[in-house]
Amino acid sequence: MSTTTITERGTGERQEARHYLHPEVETLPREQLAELQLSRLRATVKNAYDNVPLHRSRLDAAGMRPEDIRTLDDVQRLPFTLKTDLRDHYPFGMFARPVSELSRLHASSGTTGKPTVVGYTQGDLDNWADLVARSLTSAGGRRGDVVHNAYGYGLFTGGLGAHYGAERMGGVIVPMSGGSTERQVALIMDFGARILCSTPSYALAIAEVAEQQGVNLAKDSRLEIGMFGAEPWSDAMRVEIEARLGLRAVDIYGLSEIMGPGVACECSERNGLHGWEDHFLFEVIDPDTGRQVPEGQPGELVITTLTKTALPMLRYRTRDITRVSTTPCACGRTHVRILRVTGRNDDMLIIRGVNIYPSQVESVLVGLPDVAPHYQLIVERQGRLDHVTVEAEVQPGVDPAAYDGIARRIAHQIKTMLGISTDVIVKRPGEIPRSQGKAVRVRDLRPKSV
Ligand code: DLL
Repeated sequence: MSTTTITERGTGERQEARHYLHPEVETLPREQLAELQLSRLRATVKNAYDNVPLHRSRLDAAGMRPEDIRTLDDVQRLPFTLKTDLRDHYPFGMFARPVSELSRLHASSGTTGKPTVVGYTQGDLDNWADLVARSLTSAGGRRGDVVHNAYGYGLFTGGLGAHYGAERMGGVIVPMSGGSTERQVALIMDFGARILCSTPSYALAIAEVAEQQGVNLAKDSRLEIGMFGAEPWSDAMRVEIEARLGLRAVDIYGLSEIMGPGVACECSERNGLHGWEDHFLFEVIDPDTGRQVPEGQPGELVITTLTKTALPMLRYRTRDITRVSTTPCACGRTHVRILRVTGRNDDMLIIRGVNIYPSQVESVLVGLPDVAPHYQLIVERQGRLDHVTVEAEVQPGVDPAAYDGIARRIAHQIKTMLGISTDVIVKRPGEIPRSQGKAVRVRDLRPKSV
């Protein structure tokens, strides 16, 4: 397939070309990738300017017209888009096409106020399925694989996103959704799933229920690959999940505002998630100044869509903290590597001046003897300072007389590794709530600022 064919894919209307399995686009030399990005960026800005009043007024205020995009660096002249923009223009105010021309809507659960709604044309859905198929393939998936999909179906993008991607790959999809964990275990065994798609926390819940039922998934199932994402998870958690499920755990990243799962995914090398640059333009910025940081430095991931028709996004501030690298990957793919997302800006806790993410506490807890990989952090205000209590759980069979000693050991380890003092409460097996989707890691009891 030639580069010309790739360029002609334009801004995402129904495409005949299927190149998720074509190495050309994934291994395109970076200069050619940049050319492709530039032509698509121009088309995206034009789509946004012509069809979305908010983008038009912001670009006008910045004195910018779509034709002012001459190089990829010009993206930095575009205004940012925030999650609140979607809320403020609820439900369809940011769409670049009338609802009657769309094929699907998804929405966030909207724990505070209005949910955010996202829309897709048939062409957008086709691109999405291609990218999830590409992600699965790069992680080792292949035609004929039984794909057990335990991401939640419904308004959440995880279930349907993985579903159509697995079908596009030529996989045999088992559309389980979350919940009925005993049944999940039975069907993973009976249908011979090779790939498990779920959040990492739910994968662990599945492993736990299997163990309680006396089923050894690591030894007796045909699972080989786990496609885990939708929430931050540590390398320690990866080791734990791999041991208990007997598979290779791969990190997949995405967000509804940009598409859903499949924006980026680890290949079998697992040294960063390839961000699919033929469809997205990635930047990392300093969240305080809004300026790009040098490659390799941590900062907030900002994404501009390059092929979305219904909901073009200009410089969307994800709040996710990460680093990127464009050095070549051993797999031969040229697309940027996004290092694992350690947490969201919003989830960062500042404990007596020390910044920490829940996933850092997770790395300390998981793997400690007698400690189970289930935890919650309770954040309270004590005087003018924030205080964290770690609720951790013991492994089954641990003598309650040992709980105090375990709590002291955890507190000491957190102090040594992360430099913060915490209270630790040790709970009995099963006392920390299990998730079926995204785990709740933080219970924030601080008074809400007005
Ligand atoms: O979680 C989409 C998804 C589904 C991704 C299934 C992967 C697998 P949202 O519900 O909009 O979409 O949540 C997006 O979840 O901004 C991150 O904060 C977090 N997130 C997603 N994937 C990862 C990951 C889906 N692999 C938000 N590592 C994002 C860390 C992740 N955080």
